[in-house]
Amino acid sequence: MRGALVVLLLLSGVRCHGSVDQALLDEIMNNPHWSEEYVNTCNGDKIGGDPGMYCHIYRIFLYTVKVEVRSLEPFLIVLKEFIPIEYADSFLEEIKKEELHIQSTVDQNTGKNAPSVGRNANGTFLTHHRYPISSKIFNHIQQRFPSIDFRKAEQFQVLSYNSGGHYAPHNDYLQYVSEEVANRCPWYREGGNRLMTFLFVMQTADKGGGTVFPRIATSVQPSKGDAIVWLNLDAENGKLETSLHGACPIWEGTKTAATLWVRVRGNELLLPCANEKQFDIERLLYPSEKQLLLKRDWKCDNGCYAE
Ligand SMILES: O=C(O)CCC(=O)C(=O)O
Repeated sequence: MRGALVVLLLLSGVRCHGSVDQALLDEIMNNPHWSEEYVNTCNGDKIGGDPGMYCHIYRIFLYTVKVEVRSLEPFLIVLKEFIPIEYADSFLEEIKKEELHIQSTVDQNTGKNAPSVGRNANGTFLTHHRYPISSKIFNHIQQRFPSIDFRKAEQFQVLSYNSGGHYAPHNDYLQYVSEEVANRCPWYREGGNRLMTFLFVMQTADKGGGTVFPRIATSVQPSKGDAIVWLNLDAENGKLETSLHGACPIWEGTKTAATLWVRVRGNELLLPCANEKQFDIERLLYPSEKQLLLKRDWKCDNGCYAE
């Protein structure tokens, strides 16, 4: 079965992106955090979810935002061309000054930090205003989402993946044994759980490196400057397990992304009412209908803004 999958991947790889390095593929296939299903879903840009993808453009103040809605349950959108290319380039230039560390995890047996098996990436955290460009990007985001309170947002997490890099599917919400235990931690008490993830793609890999959402058979193959945004909590502030996601293996080149986690405190009004099951996109994107100068909706199969 595994052999068949490898052949299939190689064949489709040849068709879509050229061949995939066999050693890297073997490494991923032997990684206990990955599965055939996950790797398969990674292969190409996949549209799953309900009701399927549709797109629109909205204008807020003088800014235009292109939105691909990938799924409403869980809420998942792609903001096309969100970060200007020159911003992404200066960001990449600035982070050369940072030491990006190999991401580690706490070994359950020894209690010591050990290289993570579920993630092969280098990374660091960056305060929003660490550099003029990170500040500019942070303001850029806030201006386009005035309905979101970013005051409790975490620092940018910068992740850089080289060939063989990946981040196996996981959830971003914080897990504690109970809300009571969680609230003993000041960091949690002040911000609450991670409501939303904004993932800004500053550099794309030459081959591989999308973001996969296996529970909804979706994978996003972003372009430089795109942002992927999803919700990690449900209507009752509970953990949204369908938000499971991961960084697909990088077969060639380097991918660099910056993550921004928006915490729930201050954003409770964005959550759907308990009797509504879906997140209300209007509440997020159109704080006032008057600000909506242009809205176009259409169903699409192959990417909405492709040339
Ligand atoms: O780089 C990606 O595509 C995913 C990153 C991610 O999963 C995370 O930062 O939680």
